[in-house]
Amino acid sequence: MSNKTKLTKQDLQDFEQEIADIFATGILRAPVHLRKGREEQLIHIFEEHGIGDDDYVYGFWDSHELALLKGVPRQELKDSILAGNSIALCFPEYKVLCSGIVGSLMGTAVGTAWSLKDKGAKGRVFLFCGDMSSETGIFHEAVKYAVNFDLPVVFVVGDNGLSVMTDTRTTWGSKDPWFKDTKFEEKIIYFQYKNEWPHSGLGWKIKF
Ligand SMILES: Cc1ncc(C[n+]2csc(CCOP(=O)(O)OP(=O)(O)O)c2C)c(N)n1
Repeated sequence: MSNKTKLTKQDLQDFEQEIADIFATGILRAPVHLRKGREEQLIHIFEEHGIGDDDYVYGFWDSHELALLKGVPRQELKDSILAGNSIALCFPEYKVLCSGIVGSLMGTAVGTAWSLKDKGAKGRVFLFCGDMSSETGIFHEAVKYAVNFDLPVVFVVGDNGLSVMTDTRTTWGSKDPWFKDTKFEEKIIYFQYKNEWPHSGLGWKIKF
C-alpha cells in the first residue's frame, strides 16, 4: 500500500509550497494548514520506528506531511486537498485518519490499539498532535489508559509553542508539558519546532 519512496525534507517542503501556491489563487474553498520546520523530526520518527503498512497514523488539521510519509501517493493527496479535505484527510487503505477537531482522535487511537492487542494483530497506532492538544484532558486519559494496559499506541507531540496564536505554556502556567518526567513519557514522543507557515492558510485572505 505504501509507495516506499524515501521522501526528503525538500519533498515535503515542495509539497506544502505547491499547496500554498494553489491556495493563493483562491480556487480552494476550504482551509489548509501548512507546516514547515519539522520535516526532519517527522522523517526521523517514521524511520526510527519503521512506521509501515501495518501501522495506523492518526493526525489532525495539519497532516499533509504525515500522509506523504505514510505512503499516500502525492497526486492522491493533492486531489483530496483540492476536494476540500485538507483538515480531515482520510485514506483508509493507507491507514491514515485525520480530524479537524481538537482532541477527537485520542480515544479512537486507544480503541484501535486495544483492538490490535486483543486480536493479536500486527500494527501499532501513531497519533500525531500539537502541544495544546497534548494538554487536553482527553489526551491525558488516553495516555493513562494506553500506559496502564500497555497498548500498542504512541502519541507524538510536535510542540510549536502555540495554539493558533495563543502561547501554550503561558496558558497552563508551566514551562514544561504536563507529562515531562512522568511514567507517561513511555508512550509519548516529544519534539519542538518552529512553524514557518502561519497556523492556517497563508496569513492573508482567510484567517481563522
Ligand atoms: C474542539 C476544537 N476547538 C477549537 C478548535 C480550533 N483549533 C484548531 S487548531 C487549534 C490549535 C491547537 O493547538 P495545537 O494542538 O498546539 O496544534 P498546532 O499548533 O500544532 O496546530 C485550535 C484551537 C478546533 N479545531 N477544535
